[in-house]
Amino acid sequence: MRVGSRAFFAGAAGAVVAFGIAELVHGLYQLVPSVFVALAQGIIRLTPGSIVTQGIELLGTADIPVLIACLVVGTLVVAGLLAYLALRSPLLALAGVSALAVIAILAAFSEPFVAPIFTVITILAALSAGVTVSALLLKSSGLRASEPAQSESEEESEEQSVPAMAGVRSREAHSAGGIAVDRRNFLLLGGGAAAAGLAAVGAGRLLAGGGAAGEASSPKGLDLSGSSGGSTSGGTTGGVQHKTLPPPPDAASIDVEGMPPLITPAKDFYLIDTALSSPRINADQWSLKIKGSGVKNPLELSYKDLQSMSTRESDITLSCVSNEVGGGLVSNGRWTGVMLSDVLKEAGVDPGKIDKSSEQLVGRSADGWTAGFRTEIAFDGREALVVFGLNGSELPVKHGFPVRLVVPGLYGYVSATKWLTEIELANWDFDAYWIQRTWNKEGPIKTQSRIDTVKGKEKLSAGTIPIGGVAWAPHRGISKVEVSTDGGETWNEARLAEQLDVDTWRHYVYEWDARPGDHTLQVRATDGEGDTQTAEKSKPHPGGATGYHTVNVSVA
Ligand SMILES: Nc1nc2c(c(=O)[nH]1)N[C@H]1C(S)=C(S)[C@@H](COP(=O)(O)O)O[C@H]1N2
Ligand SMILES: [Mo]
Repeated sequence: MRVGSRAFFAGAAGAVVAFGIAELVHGLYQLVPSVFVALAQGIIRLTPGSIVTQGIELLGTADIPVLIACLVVGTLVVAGLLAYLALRSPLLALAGVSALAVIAILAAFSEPFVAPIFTVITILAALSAGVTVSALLLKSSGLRASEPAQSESEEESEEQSVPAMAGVRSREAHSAGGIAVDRRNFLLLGGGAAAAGLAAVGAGRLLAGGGAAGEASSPKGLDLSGSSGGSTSGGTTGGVQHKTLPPPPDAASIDVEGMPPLITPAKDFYLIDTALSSPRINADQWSLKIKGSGVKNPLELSYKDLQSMSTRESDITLSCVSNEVGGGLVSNGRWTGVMLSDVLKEAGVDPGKIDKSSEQLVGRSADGWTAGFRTEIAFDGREALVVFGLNGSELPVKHGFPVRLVVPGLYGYVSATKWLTEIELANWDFDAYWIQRTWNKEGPIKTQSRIDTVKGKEKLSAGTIPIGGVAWAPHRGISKVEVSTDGGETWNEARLAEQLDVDTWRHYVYEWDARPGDHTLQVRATDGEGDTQTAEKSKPHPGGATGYHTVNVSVA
């Protein structure tokens, strides 16, 4: 094994040990952030918006695993190079490690909910352990270069590869302090250290619930009986009501193989955010601040305060602006929450007095993410909600526990702040997270439709084939869906299920009498205002994809 690779391996093993310790502490004590997640998060934050945007367009939701992979490889390489550097200049290498410590601490402190002293101690201890392991490995292979006897010229000569390596090798052989071990033992020692580090990383991740184990804990059911008022469905004791919805009528669903359920189960609800690991918030410690221009009575509501206001259930379809035509980044939830307008009125906001200075409602999350939309939307009658429940249970952690916003008719990136901690009324000049990254300032959901019951390239047999799926234009509703089986030359009106709500998607089906041959299926929807979705194709960036969902099939 060459000297260079031994040193490199020693450094990388040390890095794994350091990460292992840091992740393990994070798993045991959440207020010490995962340095790893913090670093990745920091990279996302510091990357210019256009690149982040491109990353999302190019890689879709794979951008996060790709980022993590790059970070792992990058860190191992840096650690390996530092160990190699240590052979020549231990001082410089130490300076490098100190720089890593500073970067790690800065990254950790930009995470929400940090216990500062414990975090600094953890990072320093993890790095010291990593350095110690690397140094021991270097020493065990007789490579430690800190022998004072070494002359300048000798050190310089190492830079020319072949003869220099011979020089190092001779030192290796005659090493005084080193417990020179052979290649096999070196690999055993280093591999052992790396394996221990990896095990610690795994244990930490599991404890922190960042892995699959985190999803196993299902959200608790909602119980509003403890909150004042306590009545359901129309009771008005103390002016507080908790309105719930009856189960959706059967007529609102069309039961055909492949049709998505009318209300998306929480576990299948699409997931998009910039958080590498969801903020874990203790609902008892959480609060929501309402502040800013035109807020006469700035508030700080606790979870209990919020649930003791009048609550309601609403069926609302949420969609992501980066959904491709025919894509899956759209779901329909039954949300429980408080009308955003009620919360604003409680904070002394007068809907008649919204002016330039309070034109934009900005939601801010525990992890610093922001989204903003026109304040008037909160008062225009739609059921814009401060949400704490999904499908009758608490919000799942990944979907914003304990509280998020959901606004019918707006894409998530301008409205649906998860892990909500602050609502601020501001002027229109403030640009929220994705606006800074070149997406449109206003994000109304475009009318769209999708074929769900027939998949592309499917071999079908002639006869009656139901072509069905969902169409959505939240807050405008769907008035018509048409299906074409000849690539858009002729259109057939589909049968519509009952509209559950103007804010939700609508099931449709067209019973197609399929003849043998190749066919191009398409679907298009018309919203409640009579506008049909455009055939013109556009990418998701910057305002949402357009065009008709198209599926090619061959019938035998
Ligand atoms: N805090 C926070 N909230 C967020 C986001 C985010 O990155 N961070 N992403 C938004 C986007 S782009 C969408 S489409 C929706 C997705 O919500 P879901 O993951 O519950 O489906 O959340 C929105 N809320
Ligand atoms: Mo989104």
